[in-house]
Amino acid sequence: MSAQQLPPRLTRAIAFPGQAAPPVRMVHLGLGAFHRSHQAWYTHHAGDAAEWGIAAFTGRSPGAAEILAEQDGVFTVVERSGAGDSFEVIGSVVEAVDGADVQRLAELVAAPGTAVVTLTITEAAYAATGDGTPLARLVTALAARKNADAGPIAVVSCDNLAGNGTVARTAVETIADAADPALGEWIRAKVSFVSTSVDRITPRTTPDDLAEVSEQCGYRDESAVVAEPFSNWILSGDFPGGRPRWEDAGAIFVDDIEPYENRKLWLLNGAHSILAYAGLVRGHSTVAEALSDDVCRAAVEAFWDEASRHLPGEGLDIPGYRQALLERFGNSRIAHHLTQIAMDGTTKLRMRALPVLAAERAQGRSGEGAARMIAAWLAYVCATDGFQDPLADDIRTAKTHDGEQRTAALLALISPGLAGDSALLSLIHRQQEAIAAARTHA
Ligand code: CS2
Repeated sequence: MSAQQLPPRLTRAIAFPGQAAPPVRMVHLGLGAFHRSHQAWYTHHAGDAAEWGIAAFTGRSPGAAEILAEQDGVFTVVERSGAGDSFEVIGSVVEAVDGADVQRLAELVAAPGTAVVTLTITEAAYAATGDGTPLARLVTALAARKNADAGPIAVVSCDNLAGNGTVARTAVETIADAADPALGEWIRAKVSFVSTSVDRITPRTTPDDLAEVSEQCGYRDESAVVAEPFSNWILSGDFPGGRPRWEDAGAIFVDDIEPYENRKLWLLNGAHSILAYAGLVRGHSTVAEALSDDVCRAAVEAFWDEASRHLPGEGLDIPGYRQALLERFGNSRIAHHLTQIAMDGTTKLRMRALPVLAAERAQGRSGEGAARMIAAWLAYVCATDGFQDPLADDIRTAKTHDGEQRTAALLALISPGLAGDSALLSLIHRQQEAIAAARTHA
């Protein structure tokens, strides 16, 4: 195709002719594919969407802001089911900004009309320290809101952490207290921290996906995102400055979020981690491929049996949820790469494996299903140097040991208590050897 024949770039005027962009009333930190397929999608589908525009700041992908800004914030969600693709332009993002632009962040958070700040900053970012971290930037912006006397605001964590609102609160208050105790006080009085469980499988967009959008939609969209048809958002907490009517798009508001969080974090994310580490070691590249390997599938089911014992029997329909997960993971039209899930293992395993392991052992069982998730991670980091992790340097150091000593050093990075339990250490060591052996035969 020659340059003249290229379809036009997607813009707001093309997607929503004659419609004004909604005013900014939400700020998001962590503009990536998941924000676009999830919170932006829900906000676009709220009954009062015309009143709620999002200013989204980048995190790990700084280039994303410029690309989206060229399209006035609008982008396509490609909903990919087993049967085919459907396309929808989402208009809720009205400003896309480089995350390093703390001045703009402070201006927007200090504006009285801004009522909600959502976060997808990755699990690891809640423990990160230093000036340039997303939460340090948020604290700077909240200080501007305090100075402007712009009133209360809600901070809504959308990362896969248990009690993510509380984790966000503790981290934000700690940073604020250290900077200025009066700011800490103001945050305690005015900022509500909302906990949420978020769910929508969103693989990384590929050049082929972008080419498909151009062909099918008649415009070029460099910010298109691919997602499964399923989506879920459960929220718990107060919105003192108001919020979009996300319930119109299917979001659910509950008083007690813990059972929902655990169901999602253990059954979905836990299974993902098993498939990622065991699957990569066994030579697979996507979730669907790993699930079709009986060894990986059996490891997932064994972990699910353990986890299910610690989820309430009432109201959560665990058998139905498990069945739905098998179908979602089995959607081979979604190429969800295991390497994407494998990153930040030390942080993720604390959320996905440890609670189930502890609950099983407290009841006198070995917790071998949960232990195997950790063993698979060990086998993976020992088999490659290409892992990404906030503790990557410590992992490299731990890998200089051999045998059970190496296992102990790696386990200590997830939780010091793990390596101190000799029965557990030898169980995980043996499981890791079995997974690693399968690799040489795969
Ligand atoms: C995945 C999640 O990358 C990962 O660790 O387990 O991103 C998962 O795809 C989402 O939580 C699904 O909602």
